[in-house]
Amino acid sequence: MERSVSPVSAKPLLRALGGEAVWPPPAWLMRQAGRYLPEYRELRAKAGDFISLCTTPQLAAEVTLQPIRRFGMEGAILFSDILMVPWALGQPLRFAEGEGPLLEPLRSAEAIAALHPGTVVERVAPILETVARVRRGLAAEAPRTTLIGFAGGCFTVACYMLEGRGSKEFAAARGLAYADPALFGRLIRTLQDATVEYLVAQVEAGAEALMLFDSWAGMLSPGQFRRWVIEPTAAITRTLRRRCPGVPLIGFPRLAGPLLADYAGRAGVDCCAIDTAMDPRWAAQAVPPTMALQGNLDPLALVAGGAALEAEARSILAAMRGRPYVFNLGHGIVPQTPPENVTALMRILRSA
Ligand code: 1CP
Repeated sequence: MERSVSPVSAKPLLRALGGEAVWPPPAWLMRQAGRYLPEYRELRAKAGDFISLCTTPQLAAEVTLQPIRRFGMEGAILFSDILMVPWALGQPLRFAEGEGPLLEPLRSAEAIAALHPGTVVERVAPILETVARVRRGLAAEAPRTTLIGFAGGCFTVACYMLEGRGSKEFAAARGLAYADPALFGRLIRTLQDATVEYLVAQVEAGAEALMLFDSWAGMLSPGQFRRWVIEPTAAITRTLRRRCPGVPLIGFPRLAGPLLADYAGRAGVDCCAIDTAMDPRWAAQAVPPTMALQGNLDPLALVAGGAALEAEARSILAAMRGRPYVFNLGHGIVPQTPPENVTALMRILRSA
């Protein structure tokens, strides 16, 4: 009997996340929509502030599709931000020009208890509408491209909620985790529940794969990493498997180093994203050969372009050949990236 292959299962990114060694590998780039693209800067100027851009479905969908139109990546990541979950929980948020996000930091048990997990899905309605629009846009314009929904990892989001802004140390969060683990745990559990509801809603709206960005995971001691990164991620993946069976999840425990092996074994993700500092050959040994890896080109090699870019990309490809793998950067694209270098990278990948 002839087996029919549905168009969805034929998408290269979904096949790789499902454990197939697809070659040349599917690719997308973290922060692929953004300031390095003139069409983004133009639209961003029209939208006014960043939160308005994230909550205006027509504009956010357009921005999500811009890099796909220009470069044809196999993955399109929803244009939003990990801090939209604290915003949806009722914590005041703004994005100051040139400063990044500013939240009113949580300073007490009362402030943590006053967060509103029950209304998260209601508040993110415009973002869910963006998801639906992008999915329709991809069906019309780029049927081989997979729509990736996302959220921040609980630990990383808690860092911003307690500190109120970006930081090198995130001392408020890491300090509270030691000084009052019960209270820190309540915040993590609130985030866990809100994140599950948010991700399930993204899948219901049309997201085909999900990613959890735990950008600050690498700041933790091994014991704290297990407790505040692996355990909450495992709780989220257990619930997602039940509520969204078959939807693959990419985990990004940035700067995990050798703790990646533990994370791969216990967090329940389908794919581990690796950062620039990780040796891809080590990661390929540390993670089971059936589990997908994603990463990890240095965003600055993409800025440099030319022979340096080609050499870096080829050495990562050599380490990943023969296993399920998704090409990506090791961290977000930077604003000074020449768009033509992204074009050159896509050409290198397609000839891999
Ligand atoms: O003015 C602008 O254009 C704002 C810049 C910007 C953009 C384009 C911010 C502010 N967020 C985003 C979009 C974004 N953020 C996406 C979507 C699109 C894509 O990948 O194409 C995603 C997935 C994120 C995730 C995100 N936001 C992370 C995790 C990944 C990472 O880079 O580590 C983190 C830590 C944030 C917080 C954040 N939002 C924005 C900034 C400048 C920051 C970093 C703040 C800091 O710690 O200093």
